[in-house]
Amino acid sequence: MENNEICKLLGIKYPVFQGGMAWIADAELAAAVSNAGGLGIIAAMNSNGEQLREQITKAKELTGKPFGVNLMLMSPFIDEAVDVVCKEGVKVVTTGAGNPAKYMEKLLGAGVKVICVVASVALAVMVERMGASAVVAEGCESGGHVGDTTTMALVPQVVDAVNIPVIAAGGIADARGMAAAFMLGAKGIQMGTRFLTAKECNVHANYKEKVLKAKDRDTIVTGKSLGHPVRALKNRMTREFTEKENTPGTTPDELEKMGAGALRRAAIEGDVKYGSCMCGQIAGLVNSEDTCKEIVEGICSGAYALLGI
Ligand code: TUI
Repeated sequence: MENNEICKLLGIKYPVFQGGMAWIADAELAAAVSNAGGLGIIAAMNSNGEQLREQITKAKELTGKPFGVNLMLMSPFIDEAVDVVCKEGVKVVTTGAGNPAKYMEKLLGAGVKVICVVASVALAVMVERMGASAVVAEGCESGGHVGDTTTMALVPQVVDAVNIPVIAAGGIADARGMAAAFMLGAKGIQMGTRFLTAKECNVHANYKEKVLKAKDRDTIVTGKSLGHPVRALKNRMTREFTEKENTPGTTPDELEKMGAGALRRAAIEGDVKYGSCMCGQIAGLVNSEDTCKEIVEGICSGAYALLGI
């Protein structure tokens, strides 16, 4: 893997990214993944500028290896977050849930490598033109904010459309998934759900337990009518939300109110009945709590054996 484009681009040992999960991907999780040889990524979504700076400082203390920050473009703190990553000398950011055009010049000017999470070929082509170093092609098997094309269909189409390396995400949690992604032309993978149950992941124990118990059909996408569909584990919240969403006359405002703060309720407070447990469809394969080192090394060694590299 010394010749892997993503490893060379970022100075990492294994081409494995940990998804920048809002309210979950903190400095401790990111540093553990980076120390394991992958790319740990801090979520900026839930932090104002000062809180993000603290997380970046903590990650620098916990690892000497490269780590990244995920800029969730719908975040109310997005402008502050861009300023902080530029000032703190963060080497790489991923962007998601929107078009990063407005921020590209500033990030690139500060020497930050920008890797955009895309759910379509059109956005992949656009961000390549804007100077992105790579793209993460994320299929709708993923947890959280999703597009509508599957990983199997999206990855090869993005690979054929751009000249920058492609990292596959969505529905990948083991060596078979990584090997399959490479067969589709990806040069790396990003996983969220698999890292949710990592020993170093600080998500609430109730959330972890729900992911560990989940089976193949236990997630659902809600919020399509609002224009930001979200995949999460089925619970009372998703049931009531779906009922409301399907009731004629429900206003977007009512739905937004129901969704507000739901991820925090689940991830921090442990309310897995009335919070949003964002999670990917691959949860049924995630049955054990492992260290980030076990996850990254186990998946890579298995995938390389399958691929004969
Ligand atoms: O961003 C994600 N996943 C996320 S963000 C998130 S935080 C959240 N909290 C509460 C409610 C909703 C979200 C949880 N999960 N993944 C990256 C991703 N980006 N997936 C899909 C997209 C995407 C979709 C449409 C990117 C761009 C896009 O349109 C761009 C355009 O052209 O406007």
